[in-house]
Amino acid sequence: MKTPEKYIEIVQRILRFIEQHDHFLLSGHINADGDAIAAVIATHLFLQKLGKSSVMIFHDKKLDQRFDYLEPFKEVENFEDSESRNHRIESAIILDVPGYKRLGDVCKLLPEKEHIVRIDHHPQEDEMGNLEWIDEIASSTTSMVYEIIEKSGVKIDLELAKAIYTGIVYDTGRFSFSNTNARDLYIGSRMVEIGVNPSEISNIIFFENSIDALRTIGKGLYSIKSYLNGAVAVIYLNHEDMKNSNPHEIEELTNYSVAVRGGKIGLFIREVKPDFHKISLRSKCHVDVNKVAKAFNGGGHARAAGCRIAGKRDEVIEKLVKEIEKHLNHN
Ligand SMILES: [Mn+2]
Repeated sequence: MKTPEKYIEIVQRILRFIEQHDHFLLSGHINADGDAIAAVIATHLFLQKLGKSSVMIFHDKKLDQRFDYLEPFKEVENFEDSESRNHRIESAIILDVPGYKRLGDVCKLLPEKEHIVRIDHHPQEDEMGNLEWIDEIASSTTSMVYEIIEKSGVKIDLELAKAIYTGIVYDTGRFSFSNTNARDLYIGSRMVEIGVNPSEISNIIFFENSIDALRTIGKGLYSIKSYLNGAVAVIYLNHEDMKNSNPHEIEELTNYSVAVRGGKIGLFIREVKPDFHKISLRSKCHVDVNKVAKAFNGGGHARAAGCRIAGKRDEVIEKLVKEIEKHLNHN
């Protein structure tokens, strides 16, 4: 399967940019997920193969440790530690980040716009570099990074294949979300040919939870309630429920919120601090949950987004349901 025609020009421009620089800052969005981490690591490994060097820096103090099976994970720095190291940054490749707000403190390290490339698949917020490849149709930023690597002719070894597979399997929900396309399955298959073990990676990312986390998932499932005649389902965990579990281990509840028969939109609401809620939104209808999240200063994609809202449980749910109702009635 050849590189899709529409990608060739931009991919070549990015390869030329890489050729013209030697040292890169690589970063992804705040609260880095499997795609942001994998896209950064895959790019880092790729640059190494080209004889270039790069430093990987994220805003987050602590990254999601599930991804530590990717070899270069231990080299990833957080912004605070990186400050004391005084990195000399001449150029940057920013991955899976739609705008400055989502890059956090790493913004302070950015070079001039002409030395920034950005690769992303979110609806855009800011123009951050002179060279930007934005493809909202792409399932993941990591799949876009794959296209660049593929075009460069660099040989993909097992370490690199693991990173590429990870980003795609994460952002497509194990090749099942509505963003999954033929290209993803093709790339996944190639990575398996190179030696990636799909069940091993899925087990690490999705099926290794503590007993406490699984019990919390049970609590969350038991809390499910529906609104607007079943169109919206809400899963709710209070601050007390959240205390015992690693937040990454209960993420799956977001997918359950939209798994109700006849349901259109799912919300997973957790009280991360007293009277302060983090909300994940999923849609399987025409409603663009990125727009719903935007109403509360959040964002994401049309089918998956997030936001944070202060307030008591009932007010938060009411505000969200009201906002969704507007979008539901608006075809
Ligand atoms: Mn992504």
